[in-house]
Amino acid sequence: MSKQAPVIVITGTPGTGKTTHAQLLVEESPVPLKHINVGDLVKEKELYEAYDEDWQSYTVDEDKLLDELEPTASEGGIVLDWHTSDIFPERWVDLVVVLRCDHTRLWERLEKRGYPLKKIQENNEAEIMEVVLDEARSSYASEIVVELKSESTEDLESNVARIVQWIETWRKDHGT
Ligand code: DAT
Repeated sequence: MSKQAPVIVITGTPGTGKTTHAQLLVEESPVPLKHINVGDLVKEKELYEAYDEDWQSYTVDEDKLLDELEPTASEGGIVLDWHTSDIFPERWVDLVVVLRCDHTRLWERLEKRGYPLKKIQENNEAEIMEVVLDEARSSYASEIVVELKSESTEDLESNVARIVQWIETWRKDHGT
């Protein structure tokens, strides 16, 4: 059976606004979409190999994660919210949104979140170096990768409106 709704990846450095965007998108989407916060799923279903105390993060078991996601991904109608995108097979994915944020603003968001200094520094540097964007660009066709600024509420609203527009086009192209 062909997909009734697309698979959208929302990626970006932690703190750029993935979850905020995914939540609003689910509310405003013209087709039913389910928000999957991949980090939460990893914890919930124990899809990790180890926990790194130093970095306060999990080493994900990628095979287990892909097995867990495969049935929902082939059905479509999901928003995958994660800070990395290269693990998802190209055949799953219809659109990759990469959120970007000015690094001083990002620093403040991560400080508010209570991240340890080392983790704030690492993420801040990754944002400056465009690590997540490079990864998305090298993993997917350039036509499906969109870089969007996420610094204000206006950005959030216009980004979501743009994705909703994209979904409308996807529907027409797929006759759903
Ligand atoms: P992520 O899921 O990428 O880690 P988040 O959605 O949890 O990020 O957002 C982190 C914080 O930043 C949260 O307090 C909401 C705020 N934020 C994110 N995007 C924003 C935007 N475009 N405008 C204003 N605040 C934003």
